[in-house]
Amino acid sequence: MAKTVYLGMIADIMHPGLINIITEGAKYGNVMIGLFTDKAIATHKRLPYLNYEQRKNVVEHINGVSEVVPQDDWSYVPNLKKYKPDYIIHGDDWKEGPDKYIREEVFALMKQQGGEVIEIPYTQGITSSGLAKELESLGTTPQARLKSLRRLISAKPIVRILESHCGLTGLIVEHTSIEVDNVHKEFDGMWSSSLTDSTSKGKPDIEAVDLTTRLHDLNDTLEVTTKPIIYDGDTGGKTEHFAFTVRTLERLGISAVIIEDKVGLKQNSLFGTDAVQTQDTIENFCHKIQVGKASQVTNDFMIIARIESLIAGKPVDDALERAFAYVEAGADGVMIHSKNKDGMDVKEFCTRFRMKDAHTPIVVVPTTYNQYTEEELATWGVNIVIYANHMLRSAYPAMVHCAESILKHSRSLEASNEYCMPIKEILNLIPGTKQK
Ligand code: SPV
Ligand code: MG
Repeated sequence: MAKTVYLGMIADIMHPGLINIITEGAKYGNVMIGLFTDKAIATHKRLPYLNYEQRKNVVEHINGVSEVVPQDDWSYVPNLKKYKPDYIIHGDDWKEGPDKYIREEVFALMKQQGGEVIEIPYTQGITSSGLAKELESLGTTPQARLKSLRRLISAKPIVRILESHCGLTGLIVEHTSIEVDNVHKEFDGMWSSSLTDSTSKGKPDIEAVDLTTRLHDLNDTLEVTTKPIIYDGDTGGKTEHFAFTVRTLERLGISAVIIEDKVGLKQNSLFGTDAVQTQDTIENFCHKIQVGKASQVTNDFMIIARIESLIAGKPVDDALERAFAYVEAGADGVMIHSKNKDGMDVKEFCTRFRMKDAHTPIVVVPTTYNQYTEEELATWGVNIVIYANHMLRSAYPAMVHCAESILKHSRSLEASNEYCMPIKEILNLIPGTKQK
């Protein structure tokens, strides 16, 4: 009987190195490709450009491939146990770096199952990650960016979003990453916040900065990033106007708009009941959602209904009644907001919402109840966490300290040493600053 050779791959970008490994594998038997799913990839890397079905379609047509099966975990162990291949083949590049432990567990399991690990020299000069970097420099399209939020929601336990209000903060969200316990961590996308968009213009967060102005500035972020963007649509304005807003956002490749069920002069939610917070009727707000949903062109754009009951001092019951009505009206997700510090009202909302609705995405903005980790919020049933204002809130005090230091010392020496990045760093921060 023919032997089975297992080969795990993402296969977003095909290149000669991968063809080489398939050809080598085929010398030992029938090559079974363990094709990584979005879920397997999402906790370790950026989602691939192509979705699973598209990648499968490419891989199953490659000479030497006998079968394609999904690999739903970053670790090979579950699939090796399931398919018990005679061989597993892998490039020898996993001997070093974060995937070392993956290699160790593969060796141990294959030995136990009586199989063999074949390592072949990785094709020099070509790696998928190298090509992915090239691809990144090509950017994205509005369509691909728009779709990516829904993909992330279904692939990740929780989607991590950070506020951005300019091109520079966009670059921070796009590129900041760290390794923790062999796991690569980065932000999944950006929040275009009405609070920080207004504040960075020196204006109050009362819908005084209009859509056209906000989108003009958001274009700076769109130009230098590829990750999905969630737009803070405030109240959505007049229902008739909201229909146009949806189309405009969709055309730009924004993935979702969140609108809140308030009426009258909008006040920032974090004032809570210190400001007059008037909620819309359920009926009116449902109508606004329906009009928005009817005006979108793709199936991918999301309209998320933000419930302000807890901000307005009403009970969780009121928030739940509204949430179910908004979902019924077509909302693609709900955002529950609160300014309580213990987060218990949000937790109760999420838990009770999930008892009746297992799937509709829940969004939270834990600005005041920031003691909970993403892992904890995920256990409540939360799908998206938004860090809604942290880029601006961290930059402002740093700038004020710098300004005060210049005043105090009548020169910039102390400020430069204490509060400023070196000139060399700022010059090299943005590629292309120096002409070659
Ligand atoms: C924003 O960031 O503008 C928000 C969230 O709407 S909050 O400021 O908490 O209301
Ligand atoms: Mg806002």
